[in-house]
Amino acid sequence: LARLLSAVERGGPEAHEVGRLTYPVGGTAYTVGLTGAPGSGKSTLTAQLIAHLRRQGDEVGVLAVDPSSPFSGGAILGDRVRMQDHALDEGVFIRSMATRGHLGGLALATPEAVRLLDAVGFDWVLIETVGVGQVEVEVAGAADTTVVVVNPGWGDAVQASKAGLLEIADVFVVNKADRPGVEETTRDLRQMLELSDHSRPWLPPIVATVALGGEGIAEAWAAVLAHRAQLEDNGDLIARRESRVAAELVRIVAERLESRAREVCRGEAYEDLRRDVLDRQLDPYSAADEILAWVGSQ
Ligand SMILES: Nc1nc2c(ncn2[C@@H]2O[C@H](COP(=O)(O)OP(=O)(O)O)[C@@H](O)[C@H]2O)c(=O)[nH]1
Ligand SMILES: [Mg+2]
Repeated sequence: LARLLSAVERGGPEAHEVGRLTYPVGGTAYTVGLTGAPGSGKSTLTAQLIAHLRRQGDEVGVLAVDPSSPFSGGAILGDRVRMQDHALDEGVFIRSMATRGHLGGLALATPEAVRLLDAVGFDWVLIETVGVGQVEVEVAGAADTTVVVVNPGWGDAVQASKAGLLEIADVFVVNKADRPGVEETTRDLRQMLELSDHSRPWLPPIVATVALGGEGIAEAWAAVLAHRAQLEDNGDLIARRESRVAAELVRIVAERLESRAREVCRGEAYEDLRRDVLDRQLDPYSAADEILAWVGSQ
């Protein structure tokens, strides 16, 4: 499994072969994304959720997608230390996804890695991501249920909102509830949710946890299960998964066309064209016409 995941990370023909084999046999695992600012307690919470699920006898795969890891070795080490309780458990598989300096690549590699864990039979796939930046938020939102982790304290809810996390949240966890400000943060979140979108079929519940001490874990998981039940009952789970795959297909086609175009013109003409667009010498649509013409001419 570790080797196959490495192949998926590398991309290319081997990854495509893995994808070809896993795609038809998947679809049974339920994916839960955990996102939020660095240090909010996502890894600690993930470790607690693993323990919770293992007590029920469920098997769980975990992907830790943390683009900040290459810059702070401590983050990776921290995750390992916290999650090592489960290192010898056959019912748990934990993997840190590498970005190889190409953040956009994560958007393609992550769903493929999820399908691999799904295909080998995990009941649950947990995906820990850092919710900062557009691609990260996109990756974080690509789960059946997305849990947004915030901390008590002035402005944390506002930060989450600015980062675009309000839109993708199905469940809010106010972690570090051993600190003051839980009520204020909960109230801020509720207010922002009420202001944001009245057409939501699901109002995200807000659960307080102390991940470090294991408090509120059962409640947080119950909120995930409630969201899942709602998605399954109204048909939204199928709709969500379909629109995710449709978006993935578009991304794959775009990525392939782009890399094909770069191949055909060996990078230079492509860069010139890009420069022209950046300098406002050429509009993006005309540039795209030229690029697609290169691909078509081969
Ligand atoms: N006080 C307190 N600290 C916590 C809690 N949960 C996690 N932490 C600490 O917060 C720090 C960051 O946690 P971590 O799980 O690595 O956060 P991540 O970056 O979001 O994955 C660590 O030092 C944890 O021990 C909590 O509920 N209360
Ligand atoms: Mg972490």
